[in-house]
Amino acid sequence: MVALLVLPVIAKEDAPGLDRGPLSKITFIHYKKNFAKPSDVGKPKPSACYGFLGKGVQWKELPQSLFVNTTNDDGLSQAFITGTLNTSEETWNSAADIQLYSGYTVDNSANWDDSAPDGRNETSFASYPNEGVIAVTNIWGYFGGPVQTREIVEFDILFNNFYSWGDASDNPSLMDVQNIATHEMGHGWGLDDIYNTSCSTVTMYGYSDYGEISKRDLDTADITGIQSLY
Ligand SMILES: [Ca+2]
Ligand SMILES: [Ca+2]
Ligand SMILES: [Zn+2]
Repeated sequence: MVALLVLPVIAKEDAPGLDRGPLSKITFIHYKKNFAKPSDVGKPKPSACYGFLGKGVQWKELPQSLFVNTTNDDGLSQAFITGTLNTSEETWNSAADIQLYSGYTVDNSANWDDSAPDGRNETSFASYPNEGVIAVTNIWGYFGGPVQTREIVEFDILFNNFYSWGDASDNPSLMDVQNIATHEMGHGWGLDDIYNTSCSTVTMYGYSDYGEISKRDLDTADITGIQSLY
């Protein structure tokens, strides 16, 4: 599910004479299967198994890095979390034609910015007040002005502490970190959720469940999507 918030922030103009509009936020909420139905926000259903945040909505400053808060209440080691998140980022990085991702820094002050961006792409585990929500990603940027002024400038990912996280290939009763992280990072690079059930095997499919690992690697549609952007 996607929600758009427009903040009253003064626009910075990169393209002289073109008003890129205000800094805005898009929120992607990743639901557990059977928990909530996505609301159609007036967009036509894509026939392909990939989609974008909007025309021209992509990163212009690359590569990007990640700040990782490894604090968690599932006993997961720092090495497991950073190794897993790094693998998820490299999955997209290796599919794109240009370098998207430059590496991570462990910083246990990294958090999920919801009211204003702080210039860092961050991941953290935190409680989210809806148990049907597995993860939430905020994408910050300029989305509404002329296409050449549009740009993603930051993404923050929250993994909901309500779930027991880990490696679901070892234990299918867990929510798989790599599976969900790869999906959320796809939003970070500019890809939309896909809700067409005939596309349920793609990484950007909008629902997940315990034990799922099918989003860890990219399907052909996901690769087509990321290569269309980069
Ligand atoms: Ca922050
Ligand atoms: Ca941030
Ligand atoms: Zn999603």
